[in-house]
Amino acid sequence: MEGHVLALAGGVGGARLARGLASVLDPERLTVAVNTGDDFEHLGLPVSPDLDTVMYTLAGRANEETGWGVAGETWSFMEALAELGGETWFRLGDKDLATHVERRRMLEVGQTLSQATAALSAALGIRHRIVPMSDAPVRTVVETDEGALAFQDYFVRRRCEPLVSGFRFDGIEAAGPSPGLAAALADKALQAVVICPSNPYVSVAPIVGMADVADFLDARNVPVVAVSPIVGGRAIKGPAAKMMAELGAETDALGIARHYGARIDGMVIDELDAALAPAIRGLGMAVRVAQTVMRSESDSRALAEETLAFAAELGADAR
Ligand code: FO1
Repeated sequence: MEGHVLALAGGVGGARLARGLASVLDPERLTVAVNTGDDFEHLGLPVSPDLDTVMYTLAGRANEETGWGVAGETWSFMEALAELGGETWFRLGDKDLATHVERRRMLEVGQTLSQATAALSAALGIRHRIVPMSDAPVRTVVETDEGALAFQDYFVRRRCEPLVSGFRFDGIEAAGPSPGLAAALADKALQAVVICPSNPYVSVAPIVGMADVADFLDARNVPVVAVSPIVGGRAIKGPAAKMMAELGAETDALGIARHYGARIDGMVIDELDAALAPAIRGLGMAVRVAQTVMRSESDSRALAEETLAFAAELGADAR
């Protein structure tokens, strides 16, 4: 594989595979396009959780326990805010706070989210390209038995308890791909799209739901490979399996394969789910069985190599 690889990523799982891809691909060969549907304005600050998780992970500074924020974080700001009766349901660590304050400064002087992300990534010593899916606002709204909830209200404040019936991505019709994502899609040297093991309903859907990206996938001439975020019937992190159950989908890799359908050429599933391979192949897509749970840098690297080899095989077949 000598061409360019586009990775579509959301939170933790996406960030870990992005880290693996960054460890095997030179900076000019990888673009990581990140979900911004979880973004929101909080305490007057622009918070971009998935962009920050990917940035911190590629910078080797991510808090691996929580799956968000910075390792070795301190909480003086939160403690002081609590004393003043401020909102502390969404926890902003002191180091993480600096990211939001600096991002806000750049956006306030008219820089785009892409420009702010490039500056923050560079400051963190990241050489690979991390781009927001769009520079226009897209906001995921979760439709539940308690009404429509903004994503962070559902995910953090309500701890994913409400029953999910659907999703809305406010602003998606007007949102075009960011310059970095558009460039990757138009790159003649593009030779694979990797959908990282992120929640397909809320982390991947906003990215592939943008018209230009959906059109690209429908007319694609490069292999698109998705790594299942569900292993052994459970999401490694987050509410994907619970959402699938509430939406009536099978809560396993086959359910994920059905969800992506014709938009992907191949799926990487975990060894635990090898028995599902024939049924997934029956949907008309190729399957690669590998270790998809990433507990270390070497796990991330190995899965990245496996996924790229799989995409190369599919690319060769397609020619
Ligand atoms: N998730 C939580 O469950 N509780 C929090 O207090 C929390 C704070 C937080 C702050 C910054 C940030 O970038 C992410 C944060 N998250 C928190 C995770 C966030 O809700 C998720 O990372 C994504 O939105 C889902 O992938």
